[in-house]
Amino acid sequence: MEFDTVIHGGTVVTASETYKGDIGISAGRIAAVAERLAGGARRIDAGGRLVMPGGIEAHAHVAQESAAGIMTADDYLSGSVSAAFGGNSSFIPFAAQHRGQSIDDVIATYDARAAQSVIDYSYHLIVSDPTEEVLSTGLPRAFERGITSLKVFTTYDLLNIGDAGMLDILGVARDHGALTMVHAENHAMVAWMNRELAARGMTAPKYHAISRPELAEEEAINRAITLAQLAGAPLFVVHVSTEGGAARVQRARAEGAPIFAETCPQYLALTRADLDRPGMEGAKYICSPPVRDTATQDALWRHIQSGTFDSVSSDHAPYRYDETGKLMHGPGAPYPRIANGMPGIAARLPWLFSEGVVKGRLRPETFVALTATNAARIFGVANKGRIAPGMDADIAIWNPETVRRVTLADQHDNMDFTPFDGMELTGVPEIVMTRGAVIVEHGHLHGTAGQGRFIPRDRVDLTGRPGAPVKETALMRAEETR
Ligand code: DUC
Ligand code: ZN
Ligand code: ZN
Repeated sequence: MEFDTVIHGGTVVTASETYKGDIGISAGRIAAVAERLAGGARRIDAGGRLVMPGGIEAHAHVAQESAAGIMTADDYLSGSVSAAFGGNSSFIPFAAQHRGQSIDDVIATYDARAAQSVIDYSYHLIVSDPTEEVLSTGLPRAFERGITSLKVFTTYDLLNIGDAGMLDILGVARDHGALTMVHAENHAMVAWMNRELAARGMTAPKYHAISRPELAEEEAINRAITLAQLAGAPLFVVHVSTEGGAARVQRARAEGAPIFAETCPQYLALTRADLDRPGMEGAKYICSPPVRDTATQDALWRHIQSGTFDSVSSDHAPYRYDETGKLMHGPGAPYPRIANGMPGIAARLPWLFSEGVVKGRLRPETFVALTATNAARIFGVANKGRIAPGMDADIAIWNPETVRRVTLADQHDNMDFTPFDGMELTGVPEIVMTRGAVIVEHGHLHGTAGQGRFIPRDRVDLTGRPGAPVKETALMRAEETR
């Protein structure tokens, strides 16, 4: 068989094993994996390198206006370029509905924005206005198009859909085989803390950390999981930042419920001390839920190691440290008026590889599972996230020994800071491919705008974790079918 490309001499790492082998690529797909492969119009020497599935970034905000109207600094070109330099071959940013907007309109808006992507992409919807039309027509049509996941919020004035709205959405998603994601923080608890802090004049960035207590996340994760169990629906809990929240996820999974979850590097790398940097510097570290403390970091690592989390995502939410982003409401804005979120799409994989694999906290196979394979399975990306014949040739070739310090320039995004600045990391994705095309090679971009394609995704597959109906809904259904 003749191949377009052969990657030879490398160590292939999948979610289940590590072995020496060659990979033959034809027409954008992996055509063969074998001990030794001859031929190839192009032969890439991967000696001393790890050959892994390209990352799938399943949580990023790109070309997205916040509910308050602040546009992210990255569009689909800079966002996808940054993702690629960070070892990703595809991503799934959010397509956000603003109140009053139809789902068709949301998707048309993001289709136009995503047309410049260098890597393959899909979207998770954000639903803030679950009207009858949205529930009965808009969402089913989106699911039909292969946009099979959506995120809801339990907090923020303009996003919080309340328990009733969440149950409605969970029910529709369940009926259509879609997956509901949740940002879980108790809205009233946060609002109350904001008022208590304001009354004391405590409005500097460092107070953001205590304005969103661990209890607020724990309560909302518990509630979201409970609502999902009543609705008989699967749920994906995003950006878990607390030990208590992770423990609630762990318990639900031990009970067999189809509950999935992620955490993010910032909750493992940063603490509330970062929010207390001099002047307004702390604004750079404002994200929600907030970064916590070193005890929480240790607990989150244990949960990663014991299988509570399916993935580690960046939650890339790029707001610059200037008047277009963080400081839109002035150089001394109180913390509730500072844009929520930090960049990290290029740093996610190098940070996790270095702190996880290199430091012995993670097996390389677990790294692959957490950064590509699990996201593909959970979010219905059929042809990506694995190295096997027939899969898209979405591959990242890593030098596991290169040591470098994180710089802003290395992020290749539109930001003016990186929260990971100066950290010393070991391991670099040297070559990144999307469907067999080399898009990044030794620090140079070869990918072009518009090269990425929309990924129509499958419905959620609950094989192996079907869950069980709660007593009362089981009785209701039994009565109904009698
Ligand atoms: N939630 C996110 O997922 N990202 C940025 C801000 C937020 O509240
Ligand atoms: Zn969120
Ligand atoms: Zn996010």
